[in-house]
Amino acid sequence: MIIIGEKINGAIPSVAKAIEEKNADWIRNLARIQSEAGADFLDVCSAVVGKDVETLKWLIDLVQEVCDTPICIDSPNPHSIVEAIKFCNKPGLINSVSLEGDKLDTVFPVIADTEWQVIALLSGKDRLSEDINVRIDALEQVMQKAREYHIDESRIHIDPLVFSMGAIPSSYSGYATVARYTKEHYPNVHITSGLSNVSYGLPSRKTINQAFLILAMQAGMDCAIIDPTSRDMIGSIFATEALLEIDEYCIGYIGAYDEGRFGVKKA
Ligand code: THG
Repeated sequence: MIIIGEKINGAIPSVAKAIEEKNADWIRNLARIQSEAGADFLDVCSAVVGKDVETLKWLIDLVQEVCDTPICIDSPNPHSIVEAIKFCNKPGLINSVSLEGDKLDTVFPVIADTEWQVIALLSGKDRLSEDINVRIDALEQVMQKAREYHIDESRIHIDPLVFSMGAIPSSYSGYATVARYTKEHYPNVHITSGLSNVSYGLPSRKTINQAFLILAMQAGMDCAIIDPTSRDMIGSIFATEALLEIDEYCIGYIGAYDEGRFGVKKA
């Protein structure tokens, strides 16, 4: 499983406060704890309208002061993303593109001849739709564009979209159908999701997010935007990989346990 650390996100109130107060130590600490927890990428989202690029630069510089973990640039603005690529010491991941506006044609040419990877959300041209056919149609259009720009399947992450199950009872089954279709037709594409939308408006959200994570892994999710310092979540990931025979003979599970990444904390 590829793990994207979610904690440096200006949509989280404590992070918004740190950005506002220019609390560099707060941000550096979030980078350090997530990188030490084994994150493969660190999501960096400013959520500051108007000062997106400037804030992304400040955040990315701080992350790169304390760790080598590649950056996942998270912005709804494709022009901010293209600017922020220049601040990164090494290729990372872009979060995200979609059929909306000029996102694909802004970002794909810039990353075409690089090692950058990219997450594509399966939204329609002007809105999110839970309709499976709309999502599969979006997938085909994204993959067509990827071929045009010679971006290899293995650099593409597909986010099948996770809807609140309080509002949309078929949230998981729709997700699973789209994820399975994607893996069947494009086996080298990654399936990448945030989990938290599924539990929106419901109590004990972590309980639902963890159940979703396990089911989504069976449907093909191989990359998750999570809190990597959550030991329960990490334990679920390694246990599920062993059960699904992604981790045969539990080599990864035992190794991660021995490293102290989950289970009872050793004294
Ligand atoms: N898909 C893609 N990108 C995404 C999302 C997605 N980016 C944003 C979001 N969804 C994923 N990121 C977060 C970041 C923080 C939280 C949830 C999703 C969050 N954090 C709490 C906190 O830090 O206070 C609680 C963390 C916890 O205890 O688990 O809620 O879907 N492509």
